Amino acid sequence: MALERTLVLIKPDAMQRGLAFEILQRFERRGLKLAALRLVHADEAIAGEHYAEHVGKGFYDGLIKYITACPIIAAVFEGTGAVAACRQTMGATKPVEAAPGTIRHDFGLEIGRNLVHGSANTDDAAREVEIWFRGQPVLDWKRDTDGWVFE
Ligand code: DAT
Ligand code: MG
Repeated sequence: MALERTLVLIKPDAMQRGLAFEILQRFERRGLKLAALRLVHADEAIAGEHYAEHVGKGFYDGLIKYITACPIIAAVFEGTGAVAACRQTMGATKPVEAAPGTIRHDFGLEIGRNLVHGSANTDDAAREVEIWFRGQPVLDWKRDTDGWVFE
């Protein structure tokens, strides 16, 4: 399986509710390797770039207000099939449709307070890592346990 990188955001509701590290831990515990981590208070420019695909939709203004409300954590996780694995661990966009055991199910109720972002595909992942880690290092490091997680 291909080694991939994906962009994760710990959204403002998770930050405010003290769930940031509990959520990060779910990705870490799964075996995904942290390649970059950053605390950032997004402005409208970076939020708009990140959510460009949703411009013009009814929920767009609320989405930008939400994601820029307070500092959030941006992370890059690496692993085999990391993009789909992160999405699976997050659960469906609507928390009430997310499977039990997923982050959005276990901590959320509403679509506009769904705690976490994960890139939808590898093209989006590359685009989003560039947005959130522009000019900042994304590390390529050998973890001693890699061979026990990746075949
Ligand atoms: P995801 O975050 O699962 O990739 P998305 O890319 O379709 O979902 O939408 C980005 C975010 O926008 C999503 O996490 C919550 C919000 N959103 C999407 N659809 C919405 C809707 N119909 N009403 C309110 N918020 C919505
Ligand atoms: Mg999306």
